[in-house]
Parts: sequence; C-alpha cells; structure tokens
Amino acid sequence: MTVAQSQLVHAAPDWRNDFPALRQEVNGHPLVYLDSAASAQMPEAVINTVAEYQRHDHANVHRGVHTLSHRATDAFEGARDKIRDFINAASRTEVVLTSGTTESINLVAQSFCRPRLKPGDKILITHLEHHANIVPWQLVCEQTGAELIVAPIDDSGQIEADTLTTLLDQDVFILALGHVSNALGTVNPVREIVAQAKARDIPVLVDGAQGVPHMPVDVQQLGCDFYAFSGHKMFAPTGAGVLYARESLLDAMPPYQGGGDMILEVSFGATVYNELPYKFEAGTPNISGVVGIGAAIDYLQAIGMQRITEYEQHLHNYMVAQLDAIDGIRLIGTAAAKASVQSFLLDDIHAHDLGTILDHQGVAIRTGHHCAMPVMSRMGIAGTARASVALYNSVDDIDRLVEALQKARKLFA
Ligand code: 7TS
Repeated sequence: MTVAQSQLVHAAPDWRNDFPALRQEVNGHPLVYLDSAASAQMPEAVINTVAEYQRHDHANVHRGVHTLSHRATDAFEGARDKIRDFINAASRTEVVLTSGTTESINLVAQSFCRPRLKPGDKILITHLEHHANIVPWQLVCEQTGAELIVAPIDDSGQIEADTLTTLLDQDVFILALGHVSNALGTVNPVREIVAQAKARDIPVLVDGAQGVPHMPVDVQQLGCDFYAFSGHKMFAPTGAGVLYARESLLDAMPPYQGGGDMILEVSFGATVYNELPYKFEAGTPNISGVVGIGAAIDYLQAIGMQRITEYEQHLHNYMVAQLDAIDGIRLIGTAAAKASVQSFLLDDIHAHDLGTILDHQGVAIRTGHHCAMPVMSRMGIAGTARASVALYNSVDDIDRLVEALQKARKLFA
C-alpha cells in the first residue's frame, strides 16, 4: 500500500459508528462483521426511519382516503423516486418494487421470456452466476424448450471475453449476467458486454445484487434492459428489492402475478391492468422495507458512492494482500477487477471448521458454496471461506481476520 492509500484506509471508518449491530461483542470479542455479501448491517438512520414509519405512518398503500394511508403511500412512492434517482432510471415507471433480486429475475424469466421463447432459442448466462441467476432460466427453458448456454470463466474467475462474444449469436434471446460475482468478487465489464449484446439486438439483464452496495450504478450508462438488486445488501431491511426495466419492455410484458393493486378494473369477463409500474406489483408490498431502501439511499448518497468505492477498493486490496501473505492460504478468485469479496482456503482445513473457529473469535465470515455451486465446481472445490467488506469495515477488521486465521492454523497444525 502507498502512504496515500493507507491514510485513506485509516481515515474513513467513522462510518462504523453509524451501525449499532457492530457495537457488540460476539463470543467475548468485539464483532468483526465480514459477511456483508450475504446481508449487510443497517445504519441507525435506516433503523430509525423504518421504526418511525411503523410507529406513526403505517397503513396500506394506494387504497385509503385516510391520512395514514396517504402518509404510507407518500413514504413508499417517495422511496421509489429515490431509487429512480440512485440508479438514474429514465422514469419512476421503470422502477418495479419486488421482494428482492431473486423475485426480480424470476419476474423477467416468466413475464418477459416465457411468452416469447421458442424451442431453439438460447438464454446465455455465465459460469460466475449466483443460483438466483441460473435456476429461473432453467425453469423457463424447461417450460419453453429453450436452451441454457453458459459463457466460461478462466482460472482467475474472469469471463472469457472472446468466447462470450462468439456465443452472442442470433439465437440468443437474452443475456443475463452478474455485475459483481458474490462467490469470487469479480467485477464484470458490464458496460462493454452490454454494448456487444445490444449491437446484436440482444436484451441484457444484469444481476446487480453485489454491485449496487459498492459502486455508482447508472442504468442508462450501462445500457442494460433489466437491472435487479436487493435492499438487504445495501443496508436496508430484508424482503424488499428492485427490478429496473426499460419502459418499452415492461409495457409489452404481461403481469407476473395477479391480485390487488395491479388492476384498474376487474370483472369476470375482463380485467384491465394497472399502469406501470403497478401492473407488476400485485398485493400489499413490503412497505417498510421499501421505506428502508429509501433511507439507505439517503445514507449512501450523503457519503457519496464514488467515495465508498474508493475506500472499499483500498480496503479490499489490503485484505487480499494480507490474506495472500498467510502461509498455506489459497486465494480463490484472482481476477484483475474485483470488489468487496475474497474467497479462500487455508491448508486442508474444511471451510466450515474455519468459519466456526473464526466465529469463536468474534469474526463473522461465510463458508460453503455461496449459492454458486457451478463456480465451485469450475474451481475444483466444494466450497470456500469468504470474507466480504462493506463501507463500515476497517483495516483493523482485516488484521483481526488474519490473526484469527493464524490461530486456526495453529489449532489444526
Ligand atoms: N445474486 C447475487 C449476485 C447474490 O449475491 C445474491 C445473494 C442473490 C442474487 C440473491 O439475492 P436475494 O436477496 O434475492 O436472496 N447472495 C448471497 C450471498 O452471497 N450469500 O448469501 C446470499
């Protein structure tokens, strides 16, 4: 690390104080939380906004004439506006509120793809994907006779760009790929890949679950047609998320689910669907979760996404360098462009044992296949230990991780 880098890394961790869950001891040690890729902690500002909403403003949205229903609707729709601004969607009608990344991808598979796919069509994904960006496509392939094809990755965990280009032929109906790999941390050159696909008129879905919390995202600049993400990975509650979709595509898509709120008029003869985006939001939504996403965006924007990216990049580089210096470590995922996540194995210690020993020292990491089993089989392993950083982590957290790993080595020696 250069002096400037180390100053940056040491300068920022005030943000940690905004997160009450981090002010606790676990198993007799101050908590070091390195599992934000699975779910991030919430800052006080988000917790308070959600609690205030629950205490004073809760009612169902879009239905009541009474004051609380108006307040709930304003809070919910206000959050939609914040999300539109945060990802620079052209219009609020392009922001569909879902339960999270998983539902967003299933919505596209079932509503955009299923009615149009024919036998012989192909859905192109990559070998890096989370199961949420694999299984919905397998389901729709089974339903339609389409074929799922997979762009390979190299030993570092980087998509093989030339092969991807060759695979993007006229039979590809949609390309779906992650922005950042949750298992390996690879940052894909999404803008360039989208440009290639669009030059061949192929729609693109980006799984942004691990992108949005860590870097500025501008869906118009990326040029993608769909962008899916989850609130709980960006410091908001679980069970609420987003599907960004181009309005022209949403307009032509049938509803994903039927129910209240997605209709203008219902009779047994014919039902008239609601306007965008409500056509895709059947039933009472996760109102407080969406309000929480709005508050998380306020929090992130007050710091600035560019600043967060720079801080986290230095922290990530520090983590990789420190881990790499441990005897017996094997880093899994060594692509040139990476964010947040580092997977590894230590000697022949089982990843779950490693996770347990670290937990005894107050260090929280995730172990296993990370819902990306094909990535693990590509690397010839069953699973990894994975440390993932967010804006509230510091070099001290990384030093504690390294200490805990050294202890684990001694225990198993
Ligand atoms: N896509 C990616 C890239 C993810 O990392 C995850 C969750 C999902 C989709 C699914 O998100 P959900 O909010 O709909 O569940 N990833 C992880 C993880 O890495 N560890 O636990 C969950």
